[in-house]
Amino acid sequence: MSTTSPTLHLLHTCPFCWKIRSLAEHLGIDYKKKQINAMRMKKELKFTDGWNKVPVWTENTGEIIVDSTPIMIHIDAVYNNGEMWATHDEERRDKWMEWADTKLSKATVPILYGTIGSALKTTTRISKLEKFGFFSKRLYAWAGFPIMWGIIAKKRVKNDGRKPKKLWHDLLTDFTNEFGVESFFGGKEPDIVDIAAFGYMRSISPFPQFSLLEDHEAGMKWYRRVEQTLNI
Ligand SMILES: N[C@@H](CCC(=O)N[C@@H](CS)C(=O)NCC(=O)O)C(=O)O
Repeated sequence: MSTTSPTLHLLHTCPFCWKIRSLAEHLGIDYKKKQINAMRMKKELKFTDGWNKVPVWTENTGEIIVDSTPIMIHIDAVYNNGEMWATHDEERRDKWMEWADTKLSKATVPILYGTIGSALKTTTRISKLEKFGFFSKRLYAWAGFPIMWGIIAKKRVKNDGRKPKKLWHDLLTDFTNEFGVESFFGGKEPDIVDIAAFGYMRSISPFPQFSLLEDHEAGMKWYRRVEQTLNI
């Protein structure tokens, strides 16, 4: 890999980071992945001047871009002449990009942590995938899952009223209905909305709960079509 490639600071299990990874892989960009330690985020992301969240994209010029959707727009502009963000219907694009960033992003926590069984599976998997120190790994495995399950996920599942699987299936139905007979939201080729939605769904793929999404036929067919466009 060239020393001048851009760098993505990420957490392996962060849904927002999967949006960026998916776009970079779709465009075939040569970039460096820097997995950070989840227990030392503030320290490792000090260079972001208080943003302290992942993903962070650093250009080979030293320019730092934060926040996943602005990062995607930036990458498309710099490496792809803005072709994936360009559209004849900006209102539709903006509406569905926001839909992905609000609805799909919020659906990731319930499916991963919505029941005590799934929360335990997720936490065990995360402690294997993420970079932790020896003690923080154990601390996370024991303390992380009751916090996620007890506070965040339970509240979200209750507020929504649907089981996490049903929520995902409804969202995939809404999304795939929007483009009907076309292969992608973007038409014959995926656009940024496809890649953003795909990235959120892909963030579930390292976990056993992904099987709950696999029986949504139209959603899975679309997912596999996008996956085939990646250079991995
Ligand atoms: N709007 C941001 C959200 C990023 C975000 O919340 N990332 C999480 C990891 S999944 C994070 O870094 N959280 C640390 C914090 O909020 O302190 C984006 O789309 O990039």
